[in-house]
Amino acid sequence: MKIPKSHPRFVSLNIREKIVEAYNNGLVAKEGLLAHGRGEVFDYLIGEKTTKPARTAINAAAIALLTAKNSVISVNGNIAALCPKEIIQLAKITKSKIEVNLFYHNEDRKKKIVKHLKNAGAEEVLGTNHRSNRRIVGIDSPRRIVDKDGIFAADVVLVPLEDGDRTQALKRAGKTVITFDLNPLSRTAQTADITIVDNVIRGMRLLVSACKKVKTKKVSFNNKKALASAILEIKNNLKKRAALA
Ligand code: PTJ
Repeated sequence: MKIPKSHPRFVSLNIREKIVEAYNNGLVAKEGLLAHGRGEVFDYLIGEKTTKPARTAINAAAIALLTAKNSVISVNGNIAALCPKEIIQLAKITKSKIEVNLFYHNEDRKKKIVKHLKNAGAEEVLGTNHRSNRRIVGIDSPRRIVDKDGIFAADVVLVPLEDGDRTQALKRAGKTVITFDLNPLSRTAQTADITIVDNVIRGMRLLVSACKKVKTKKVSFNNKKALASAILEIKNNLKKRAALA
């Protein structure tokens, strides 16, 4: 559906259309539509804008990616649908590898995502070469299978819209985990080293520009404090709304 520009919820409805279109094109899992709906709720609660704590986390993430020895951007259906260009720009600036890794395993969808990323300008996309398969211990979902030259060997992994089990397993494997998650209470948000509580639509763009601007190589970032600030933002936003009601 073409959303009229005058609609008060134009931006949000347009993003929804993008996800639906990508579902129709076989990129996004059916469950990805539900995950997006959950994200919409939290985006509404943070005011559909990038908060100050999210900007701090974005800056920390930029430094972690730029100083990594071997960083990887893990791609699932939703992020591929929403941010193909930003994934490629980020990979180029930070010299990160791109690996497709799905929760709802489906070889056909994986191939479509790889093609989609290549059409958007990606040179190499890992995740489809079975001879390179390695297993991350402690995960039962298909996400345990990773590429030996990608996530398996990485020191820093960006895992947008992730599930909690894999975040925990990646941490146990000694990796620095960066995530985007609009829900500051999720297990992923609580377990990652750097959680960016922002919509990937806004946050990925800002992460790319932060990587271009970063001057320092050192960062002092406390994820627990950042999450507490994100939750406070929601509380204050709700208070403001309640005062207007
Ligand atoms: O493509 P696949 O098979 O790998 O599946 C991907 C999904 C996202 C379906 C899968 O990983 C999943 O089920 O994720 P969850 O457990 O529902 O977690 C998704 C998290 O991302 C939730 O906490 C949402 O609030 C959050 N989220 C959803 N949309 C966005 C988001 N965070 C940032 N930006 C969004 N646009």
